[in-house]
Amino acid sequence: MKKALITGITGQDGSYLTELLLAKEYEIHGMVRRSSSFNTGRIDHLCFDSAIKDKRLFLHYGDLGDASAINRILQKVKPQEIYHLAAQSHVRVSFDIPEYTADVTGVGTMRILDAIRDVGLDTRFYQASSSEMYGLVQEVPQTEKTPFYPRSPYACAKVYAYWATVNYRESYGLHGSNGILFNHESPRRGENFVTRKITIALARILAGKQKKLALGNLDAKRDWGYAKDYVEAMWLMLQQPKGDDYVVATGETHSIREFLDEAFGAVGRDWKEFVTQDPRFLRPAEVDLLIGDPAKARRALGWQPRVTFKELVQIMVRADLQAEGLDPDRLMK
Ligand code: NAP
Ligand code: F7E
Repeated sequence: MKKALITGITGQDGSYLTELLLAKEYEIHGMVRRSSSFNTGRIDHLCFDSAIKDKRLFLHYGDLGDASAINRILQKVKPQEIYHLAAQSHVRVSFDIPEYTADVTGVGTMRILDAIRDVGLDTRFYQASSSEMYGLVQEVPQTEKTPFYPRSPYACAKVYAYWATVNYRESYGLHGSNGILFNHESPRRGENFVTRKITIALARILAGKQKKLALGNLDAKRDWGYAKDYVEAMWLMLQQPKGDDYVVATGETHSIREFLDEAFGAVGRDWKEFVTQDPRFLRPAEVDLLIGDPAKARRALGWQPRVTFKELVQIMVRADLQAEGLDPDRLMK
């Protein structure tokens, strides 16, 4: 049985990756940070399954700011694969807490890489790199060779972590891979990212609990895929003979307006009646356009996205309607 360690196991991607690896018969160890309220909501269905928890799924307290705890976990678990997904992952928030973001999202990766070296682990390492690194894009579409131009403290921290991974690969022969993932969403997406904010608000509006939805820049364009598809690419990267860097994207881009069209259109509503613009949600520097070229991932990993943009919006709308106790089959066209 293969053993994997997942940092960020309680996040959107961590939860889907855990399901994927459990289905592949892995033993999974997850690093979880201490919180005053429960933060395991996305994996509770696995934690409450007695056939899984404490048999094939084990949780360990740790924090990316705490090198000694990270060292201890690696020493104890000795995983064959490490999926490093934990981060302060919100771009807008990173402008408010830049130093914390640099420490957790940037130096946190270095703490894990160096712990691998200290413990002398022969492990494979996945770094959750991001399309945000392309920022003010230097090329359209973006590939593995497109230069980075980060536009936020978050993106600067991810560029540091990207190069730290490349550096440990080149310096110490680490099997380390950067997945340069473009935006990926799901019903488990954090509630303050724009797609989920929209689908939750739509459901609440239909339930009569909310009247308006305040958003920021509606013109930005993103290459949005489905998180469940994207965690498969992470696993595939660590099954290759050598570490490498891969763009994971759909190759399509859509604006926030188009997402609103699809979401509200799915229930026959016009978003313009509900959406207001609020400068609080604007960023000091914006990333206007992202669109990835996933040709290398397709060629080398045999990976390709299954869920289309339209299907993704439908999946998210359906899930949030259900969460509000509404009947999607009656409401969706
Ligand atoms: P997410 O839902 O925000 O999850 C982040 C995870 O990191 C959570 O488990 C969180 O724990 C944990 N975490 C945060 N700070 C920590 C700390 N100081 N110590 C230990 N754990 C900490 O993010 P996601 O969407 O799943 O994304 C996974 C990774 O991919 C992140 O690194 C993100 O930056 C990157 N990424 C995401 C996308 C995307 O579109 N989703 C695209 C490219 C790259 P809590 O649950 O306790 O908060
Ligand atoms: O913003 C605009 C906002 O916060 C998308 C993270 O997973 O993907 C994510 O970062 C766009 C931006 O995601 C609101 O200005 C408008 O242009 O959903 P988002 P993000 O910043 O692209 C990358 C790949 C990551 O790596 C990150 O970890 O939507 N926008 N109005 C808004 N965004 C938010 N959050 N809230 C609004 O009200």
